[in-house]
Amino acid sequence: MSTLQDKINNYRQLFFDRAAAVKESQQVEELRQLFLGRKKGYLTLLFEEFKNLSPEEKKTAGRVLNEFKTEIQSKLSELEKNFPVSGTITPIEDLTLPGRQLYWGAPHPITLFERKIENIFISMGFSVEEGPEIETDYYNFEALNFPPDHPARDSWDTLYINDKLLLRTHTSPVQIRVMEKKKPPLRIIIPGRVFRRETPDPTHLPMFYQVEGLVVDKGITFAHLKGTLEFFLKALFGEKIRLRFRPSFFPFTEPSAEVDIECIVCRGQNPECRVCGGSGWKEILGSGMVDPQVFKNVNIDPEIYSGWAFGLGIDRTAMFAFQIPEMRYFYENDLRFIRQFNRK
Ligand code: FA5
Repeated sequence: MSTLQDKINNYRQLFFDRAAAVKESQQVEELRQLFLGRKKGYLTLLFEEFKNLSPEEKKTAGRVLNEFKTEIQSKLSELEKNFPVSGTITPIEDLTLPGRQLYWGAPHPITLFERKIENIFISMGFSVEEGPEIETDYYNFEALNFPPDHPARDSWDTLYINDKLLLRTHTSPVQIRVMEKKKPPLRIIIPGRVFRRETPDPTHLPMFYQVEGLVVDKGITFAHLKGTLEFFLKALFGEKIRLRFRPSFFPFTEPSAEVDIECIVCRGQNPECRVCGGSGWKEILGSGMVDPQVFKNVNIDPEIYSGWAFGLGIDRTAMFAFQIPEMRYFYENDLRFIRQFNRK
């Protein structure tokens, strides 16, 4: 060890003498090669010697060698700053080559569409809320009036993390989280990712986006729900869009309705359409008047307040808006597809 220490002392002396004599960038590079050169650099050789030391000796020697290396490196970078390489053109800069094409990032079509939806609701005075993607059974189901083991839970094929935690199957749990914290009047939308154990097909994905809407105030009726959703969907698809409200069931709304829009892919003309199954209609959202039990779960008095809510599938609606016959295209990451949505 003492010989190694002696060698380091000698090399340190040599290094700093040579460093003090540097006058141009070329000499900095020579000094670097002399000490840090891959095969014969002095420091490289010292590290070779280090390998033969006993484990006991290695402890101190390792520290000393690394300190010396840091000293060398910091002095060399100081010298590089003082003696910069002059601005000559290096061979890799071939000025005859064509320019490199740069690719700019751009928002994903689903993000663009989500923003469009948000802007329509913001223009109507709604604000935007968010909630967690990993949820408890309480928020995803129980507080929304799904008793344990109730068959209504079967419509949501749920991915459980453990007995208590799950990946949220819809954005509705955020209704509860918001109503626990804020009191009416409420006018909010909640966009976000949701998860279900589903086999992908043209209109179903295991991970997709929803946007929830919730309005709570005194004197809110089903007419407000219908009027707002019609206004929204016409702003999104244009005045001529045909839609229909169809009675439905959700444990957290009463009465409930689903909204279908006409199948933009076949317009009811193809009995074998893979999107609408030939019916000419496709469901895009569920909605209804907030069930009084849900209000009781968050300590809002249903005798004073009423409200409506909806949950819309963003991907499925985007598919119609962009006239794409297949929702899976959104997630295949094929740039030829994705880029089409960002043309100015
Ligand atoms: C719900 O998720 C309810 N939470 C909606 C709701 C909210 C009702 C508030 C009442 C009040 P549903 O499972 O029907 O409902 O899903 C809502 C929408 O999400 C569907 O209309 C559809 O557009 C979309 N969706 C459902 N499953 C999928 C899927 N696997 N892939 C893509 N989109 C889907």
